[in-house]
Amino acid sequence: MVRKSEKQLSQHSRRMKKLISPKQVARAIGVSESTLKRWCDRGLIPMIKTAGGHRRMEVEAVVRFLRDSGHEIVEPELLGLPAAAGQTGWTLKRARQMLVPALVKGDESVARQIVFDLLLAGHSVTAIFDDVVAPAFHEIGNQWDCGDVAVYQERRACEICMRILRELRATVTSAQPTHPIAIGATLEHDIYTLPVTMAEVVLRSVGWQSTSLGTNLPSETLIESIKTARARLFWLSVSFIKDEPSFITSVNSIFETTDDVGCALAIGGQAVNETVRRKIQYTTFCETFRDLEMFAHSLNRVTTQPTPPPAVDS
Ligand code: B12
Repeated sequence: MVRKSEKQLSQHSRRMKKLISPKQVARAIGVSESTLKRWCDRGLIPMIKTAGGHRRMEVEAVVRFLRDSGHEIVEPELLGLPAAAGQTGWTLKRARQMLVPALVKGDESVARQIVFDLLLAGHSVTAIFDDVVAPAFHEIGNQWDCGDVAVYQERRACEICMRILRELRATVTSAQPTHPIAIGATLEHDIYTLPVTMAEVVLRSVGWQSTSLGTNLPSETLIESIKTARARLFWLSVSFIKDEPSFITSVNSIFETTDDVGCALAIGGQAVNETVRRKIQYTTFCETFRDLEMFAHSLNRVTTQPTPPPAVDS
């Protein structure tokens, strides 16, 4: 069993992690409390003790356990998950096909269920975003372009998705205070909230302390944030470019700052075409969130590798 100290515990409550009792967890996954206790003793699900001496578990740790073990979930509501979560074996393709009508019709509970089922079935948030949610929004964009989807339906779909992203953010976070920091944003005139938030969730899921600063931010304030955040990675999400020359100037001044402070600049987004790419400086360009995840891993590997011993003169 992993017990946490008082200090760690207060750090936890500060981060407002959702804690539940072993009894609730046992009911949610349909096992006896003694079975659950055995799993905890074997370290399969970490347990913590509150200041008052009560045993509690983090919802995200339970979800991780369910994902890794493939264990069934009987009463998902007890973990704060959608009512039917974990009970449908979606494939990524079928999920994508079902997500589009759910989002267009504003059927939030179905949309949530699809996403959380995929997560519980062991798909990473990165795969869910790249292979299901982003293509679903591309389809919604095409339908909007053809006049088949009204503007209000598209906006509502974004709102639903943002609420799901916030839930995922709380569920998948595996970062600790010692883990590397990443910050990200979109530049002025770019008001696309989904991709910038997805990048934040992806990085959190692989152990980064990532924070999205939001959308529509002038480069000067982003530069200020990079100078103070001590971040190892800055991600710039680019879905809309209003004025190309000023966009290029902004990105290049951001790169100068990241380069100065030893922070990597990762750029991604559908508005960055080949011509723009040739005119801007960055550390890496990501076509997908998988690219971002891989880049984040490579950064971590570089900095956690032991320093090689000094060369010995022969
Ligand atoms: C939702 C939406 C909006 C919403 C956004 C609301 C919000 N809260 O975010 C609003 C209403 C604001 C909007 C406005 C407009 N939109 Co719009 N919009 C969309 C839509 C349907 C979805 C965008 C989205 O979030 N997709 C989901 C993301 C995750 O997908 P993605 O960007 O492709 O991301 C993938 C990769 O690019 C990469 N990636 C993306 N970002 C990042 C970031 C990082 C760091 C990394 C690593 C990777 C990465 O990974 C992702 C997954 O593989 C798209 C359709 C589409 N094709 O996407 C149209 C679309 C982008 N919009 C379009 C248009 C025309 C507009 C407007 C100009 C309409 C108008 N006349 O006002 C305005 C521009 C507003 C502005 N100033 O920015 C067109 C753009 C056409 C073009 N190429 O020029 C599209 C393609 C629709 C269409 N089919 O015509 N839009």
